[in-house]
Amino acid sequence: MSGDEVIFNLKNSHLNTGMRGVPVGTCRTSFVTPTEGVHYCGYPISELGGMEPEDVIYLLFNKELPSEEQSKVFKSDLASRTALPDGTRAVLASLPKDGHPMDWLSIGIHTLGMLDGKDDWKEDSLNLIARMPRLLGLIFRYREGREENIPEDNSKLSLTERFINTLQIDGVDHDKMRRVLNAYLVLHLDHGGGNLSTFTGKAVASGHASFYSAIASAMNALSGPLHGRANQSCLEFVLKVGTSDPVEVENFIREELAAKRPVFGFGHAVLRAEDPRATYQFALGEEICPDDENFRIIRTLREVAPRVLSENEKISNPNANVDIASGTLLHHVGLTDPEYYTTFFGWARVAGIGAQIVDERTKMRDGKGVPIYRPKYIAEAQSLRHIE
Ligand code: CMX
Repeated sequence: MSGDEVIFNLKNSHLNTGMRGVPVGTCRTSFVTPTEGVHYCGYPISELGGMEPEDVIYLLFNKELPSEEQSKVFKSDLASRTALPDGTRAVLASLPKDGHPMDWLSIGIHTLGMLDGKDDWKEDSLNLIARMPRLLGLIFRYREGREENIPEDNSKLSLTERFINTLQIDGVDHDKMRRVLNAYLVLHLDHGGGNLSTFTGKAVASGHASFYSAIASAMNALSGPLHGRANQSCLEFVLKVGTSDPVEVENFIREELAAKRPVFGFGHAVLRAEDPRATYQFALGEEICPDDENFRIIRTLREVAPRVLSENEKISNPNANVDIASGTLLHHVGLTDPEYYTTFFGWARVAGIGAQIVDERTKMRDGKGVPIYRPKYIAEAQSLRHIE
């Protein structure tokens, strides 16, 4: 390395960190604090967990919770937007069945944009929110080869009921499934502005790509194992633990740590207490599935893991995060294939990222919108090599 290169590296050693902690914009929908976790428009998530997703989506778009009347009007507005454009199913029928569900979701969203984009940020965002349950239900069915006899969509149902109606799994408790999905959606709607998928969606929208292109890009960002796919990994981890005996669980955790593998469902980049989204889901689990074997395992993990992880001073937060319980609850209500779990995360984030895109494109800078994203990269010696 030349002397110039050494100086260059020293001067810029704070770069190439994934923009960690660099302020780049403002967010009108949500923020995260170390003790209370995510807040939507000022409300801590612990106060919103039991609400209907439609009302919390209204909050993200309008910055206030709806009155009873406003809630009714918003739900009937969504109901008027539910019809998927003709041609959607033909595209789904052509996709490879072994493709990852997140790739299906991204293509599905692009398809809706190509077939019925309105070139209007707000209209497109509300249309997509209204169409997500049917799209996602169809993705499950087409991917699983269950393309025949799909029940008609029923716009009178709630968002989660429309998904359940399309999915049509027999032998499961639909009311429990609705409760778990409602909680899942509300808890995962939004998480500040700088997480990878939200940032990606807003960056793509800043070049005035369509709303659908921006959201499909956000879904691609979410699909990575370091981002949205953690909830899939977390259930896989719980299944691997395989016992709820505290001594065996402790031994298992110690073995994972010794092998330098993460203890999934614990730790957080910002939170320094148990994530209230985990607390909420534990309470829901105690109500609907206290004897489920996987729930017993995560209950023991919650008791044992923070103590063991605390022994390592480097770990800033040994407590449970949002992913500890979501997979277990989804599994309990009949959604047993963890490969699909990130699509539920994506479903929720369509609304949260959508609200942030609408803000950035139509409210920021007195309605002019945030300019096209263009952070600065510093040229390294290699890129200057042929310049005299
Ligand atoms: N298991 C094992 N090691 C852990 C750990 C855990 N649960 N939590 C933190 N650590 C380690 C980190 O890997 C890091 O090690 P290095 O210094 O060797 O790189 C060290 O402890 C310090 O980490 P930190 O500052 O406490 O946390 P980070 O911001 O670096 O990482 C997170 C946060 C979530 C990636 C990490 O806690 C982790 O890997 N958890 C397990 C995976 C998981 O549950 N992911 C879902 C996250 C859900 C969410 O973000 O909401």
